[in-house]
Amino acid sequence: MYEQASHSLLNEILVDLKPEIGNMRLRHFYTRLGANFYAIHSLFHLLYGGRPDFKEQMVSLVETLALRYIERSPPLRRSDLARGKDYNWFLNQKWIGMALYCDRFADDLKGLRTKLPYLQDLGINMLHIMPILDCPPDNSDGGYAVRDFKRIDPRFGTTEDIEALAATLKKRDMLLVLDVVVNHTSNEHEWAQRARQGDQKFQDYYFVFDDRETPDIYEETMPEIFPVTAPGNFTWDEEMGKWVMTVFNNYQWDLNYRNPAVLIEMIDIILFWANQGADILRLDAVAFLWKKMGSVCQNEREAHLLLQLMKDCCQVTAPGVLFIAEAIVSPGEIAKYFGEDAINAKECEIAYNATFMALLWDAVATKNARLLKQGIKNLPVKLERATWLNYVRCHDDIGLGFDDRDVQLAGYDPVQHRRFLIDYFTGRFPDSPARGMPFGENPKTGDARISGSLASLVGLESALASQDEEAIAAAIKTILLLHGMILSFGGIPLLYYGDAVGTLNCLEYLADPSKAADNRWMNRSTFNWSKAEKRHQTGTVEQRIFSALKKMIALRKEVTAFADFDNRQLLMVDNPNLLVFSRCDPQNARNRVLVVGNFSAEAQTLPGDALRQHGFFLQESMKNLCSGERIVLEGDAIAVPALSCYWLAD
Ligand code: OTU
Repeated sequence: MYEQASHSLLNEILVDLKPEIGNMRLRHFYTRLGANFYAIHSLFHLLYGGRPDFKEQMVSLVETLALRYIERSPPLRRSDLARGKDYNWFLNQKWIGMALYCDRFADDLKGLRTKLPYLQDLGINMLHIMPILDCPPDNSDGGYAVRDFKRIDPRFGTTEDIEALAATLKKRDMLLVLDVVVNHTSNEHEWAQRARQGDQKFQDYYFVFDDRETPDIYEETMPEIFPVTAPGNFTWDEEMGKWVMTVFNNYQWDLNYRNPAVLIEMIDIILFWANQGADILRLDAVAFLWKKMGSVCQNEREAHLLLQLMKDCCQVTAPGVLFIAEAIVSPGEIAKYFGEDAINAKECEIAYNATFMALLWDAVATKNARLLKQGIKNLPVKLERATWLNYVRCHDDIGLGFDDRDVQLAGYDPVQHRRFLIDYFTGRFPDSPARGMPFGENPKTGDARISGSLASLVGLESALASQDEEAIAAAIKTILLLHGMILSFGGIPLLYYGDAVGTLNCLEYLADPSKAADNRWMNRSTFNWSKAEKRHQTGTVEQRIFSALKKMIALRKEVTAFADFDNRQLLMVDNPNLLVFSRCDPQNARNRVLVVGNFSAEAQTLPGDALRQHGFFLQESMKNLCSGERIVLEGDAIAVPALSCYWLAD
């Protein structure tokens, strides 16, 4: 949009640019800056317009964008242009992600290069390397307490190694995803150190208070994120003699985005990693970016404005780079991180589908799809050119973040039902095969979350211990069923590194005092390569999981109806044990797939009647893409075996 105030300011800024910027030929940069400047200026003005140094800050932002553009390598610039033409590239069904720890999966970044064949064997082509930046070793929060945003932890390698890895991945047609921890820094970050030494400039980067008065007001409305290991939201810093806001661990200082310098620093960091070759950046804890007294300090409007600014700025310098929103918040709030009222994503193109993840776990525990269906029905509509990251497990705990109204509509009492789920997954519930642990149990609110590996949570650990073949088979089926769901739902599936070979809980973390209190580490084990080798040995647990997953992944890539063009229809069939939805290729409506998941431990029937009502005319038989076999109708119904997933095509 052309708007006079913005564009006369833009002209002034351009005339005054430093010669090293002004003299460069930056045609594409200027086109994009012109296109986005109205938005950038308006948003920046909304947040910081009242400051006397507003114009200086604006100039500093534009210079940051220009300098990072100048530095952007020719291949990356070419990739930006190519993605601009093929702008729906990330909605394609060919992408399959995996999140892993560089050091736990391979020793370091160089080692990781040698492990790419394993990933490609499975069909992975999007690699999320968990945070690799310099952190204090004993206070790292698994890489989310960053001491230096531009320095890779030397144990993992160097920036040259990551550039080399990015180049290798590109050759293999694989995407690289890296984290940017936008909400906080380690208390050992240089900014925090300078703040501690009394430097006002850097105290203004954080929320720093002389006494408890303001912190106490904040505490009235702020929930606790880690109530067991880091209760409260403020920490007394002895050296500084002040209180500082620490929403997560007490060594993670929250950045104060009321200060534009903080935003500009963070945009610079985002662009720095874009320039190292990251295709996608995972923005950590985005819901927390703006703090407001009297509020829960999550999902504030300004947090969205900040993300819009980050996106608008990234589009100017590195438009091919996408953002993932890590906002593990209520179903109604998550979709807002794509941006509202738009076609293209205005904030993040991709968001963790934490709702679907939690709903899938509900179906595992209840062995039915009642809440799962209800929750999917009410899943907020997302933007057209945005997509979900669908996952079963990740490095964190599982939060039971579904909507209480949906829980009620599914026929449960929300408090009791959540209690049941915690009991089920922690093995306290009679006969539960799950072997998880409660995480962040808060006696004040009764809340709790769940830690544990996929395999242990679905009962593989207990089944192996009792050598119960039937239970082992059920656990394997559940693992495949859950993956069958995330592979077909619509969005990018994100696998977690041990899950394809059935990795169990790992209790090594208990021996490390810096980790022992945080049981999320039970699902962050060192990848066992000899266990992974067993995937080649017929009949092993590893082979049964790996080979079936590999097959499903390969299939997904072929099924154009699985691309994400808002082409999913939920079929509300009567049978409460079944989740049924159709996916349809928007280019060719006849090309469609019916996805059926049976969460019950018994075989179920899907009546043809229910499907005809939804316009599905059952043939005498349908092809189950997962197995290649034809499923013949029995009477007028499809029989769906216990704990299994069908992808049915005509
Ligand atoms: C994220 O987590 C990371 O994934 C965690 O590993 C970090 O500890 C945390 O940020 C702090 O950097 O902020 O928006 O239930 O789901 O902490 C969600 C806890 C987050 C996580 C939550 C999450």
